[in-house]
Amino acid sequence: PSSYKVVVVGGGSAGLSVASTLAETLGNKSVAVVEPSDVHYYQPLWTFVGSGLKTFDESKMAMSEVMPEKAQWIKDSVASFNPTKNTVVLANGESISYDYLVVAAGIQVNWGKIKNLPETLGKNGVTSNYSAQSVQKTDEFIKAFKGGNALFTMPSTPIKCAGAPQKIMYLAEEQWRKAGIRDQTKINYFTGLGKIFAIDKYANELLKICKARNLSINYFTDLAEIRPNSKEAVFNVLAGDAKGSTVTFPYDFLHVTPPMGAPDFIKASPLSNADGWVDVNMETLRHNKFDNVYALGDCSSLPTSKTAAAITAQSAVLKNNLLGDIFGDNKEVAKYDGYTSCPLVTGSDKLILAEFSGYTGQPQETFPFDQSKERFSTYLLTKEIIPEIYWKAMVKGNWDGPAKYRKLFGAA
Ligand code: FAD
Ligand code: UQ1
Repeated sequence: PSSYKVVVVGGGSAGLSVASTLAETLGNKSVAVVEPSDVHYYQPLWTFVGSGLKTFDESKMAMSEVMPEKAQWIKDSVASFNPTKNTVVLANGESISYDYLVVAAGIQVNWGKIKNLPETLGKNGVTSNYSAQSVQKTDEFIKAFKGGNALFTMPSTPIKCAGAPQKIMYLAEEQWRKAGIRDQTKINYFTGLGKIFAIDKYANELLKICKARNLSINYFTDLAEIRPNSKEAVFNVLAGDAKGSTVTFPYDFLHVTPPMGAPDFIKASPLSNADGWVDVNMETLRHNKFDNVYALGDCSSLPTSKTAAAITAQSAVLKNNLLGDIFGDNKEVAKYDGYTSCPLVTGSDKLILAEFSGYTGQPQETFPFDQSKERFSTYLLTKEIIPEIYWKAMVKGNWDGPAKYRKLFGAA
């Protein structure tokens, strides 16, 4: 059986940002990346792709091009973990052993949990930015829309990028306004949660925007079923007097954010906590039971909101602590503070740049101005500069996030 110093599970945003540095530091073929996909996606661009502001091609790269040169790419998926034996088993049945394991397999999108979603997605006005297969349909359906009922949904489960379900609503509303069909259009946002955004500083501004732009918000309503023949969406009511009942809404356009959760193969493994996530210490990113195992990104138990931006800070902490283990050089233990960010695009020239700690609930803004106000500068940063940083630095292991700029600018 093959054996590696470090095995990294997943070649997404988290896996590559860690594997690149480790492969560079530990040398040729010491690090293996297990990743089944031929393509690596920069998913944050999908909000822009779904509204026609970027092309789909700009969001993708051949996996062979982003895979670190000195890492061994194992093109298969992990089927199960044996952390007591320091091995993982691949889908093809082969076992691989490691000294250290990094789990970065992302979140699982549970399309099948919405009745009729798998078969209706991409057809007759039903779409989602959460899949490479349907994100371009969002742009197509927004542009083909002739007025009527437009619905945007957000589930009650944890998801990646909690702002994305509403960003696409703002971008669609702007297009319909410019097309002159806004007064024939009713826009409804349905969220399974009781707030539009977790952090009040940003939620308050978003609520003002929804009010000014006549976007109706429905709380504690969780999409359960799509009826394609009658073009209706059925929601479970999760709270209030009508709790336990359902409400049905007609749609002409429906953007779905499906429920998500821990990947099944992690849930079924000894690595998971009660909710199925890889059970790691929230500061050190080390596994709570198996000392030679780490995790980061969307599949981890880290109690902050799941974004690529959060991974910039997590990967720096993880690499510091794992390399400290390997070289035993008493390097100071690094601690993750819960940093995350959500660039809330509110139009084709403006954005609210939420940056905060999911651990304290306090804003952690980079720039010396109030980032809760819509701005063109942060829009340009997100649309043009951060993607460059991603491809040129983050996937190569050279971007630790904006923390040092925050200190430089002297912001809180
Ligand atoms: P991923 O990048 O999803 O990578 C997981 C990898 O693991 C994949 O390559 C997959 O093939 C692989 N894998 C899965 N199962 C296995 C297995 N069994 N064995 C081996 N490999 C496996 N974040 C932001 O910071 N800002 C944004 O503006 C933003 N907007 C977003 C908008 C949308 C529409 C979406 C969908 C996401 C957005 N995100 C945003 C979130 C961001 O894309 C994710 O948080 C980030 O990609 C998570 O990285 P990850 O490595 O944990 O998971
Ligand atoms: C970021 O570093 C990052 O990763 C490359 C993102 O992912 C898409 C982000 O969305 C954001 C906001 C950041 C933070 C970077 C700056 C300069 C504020």
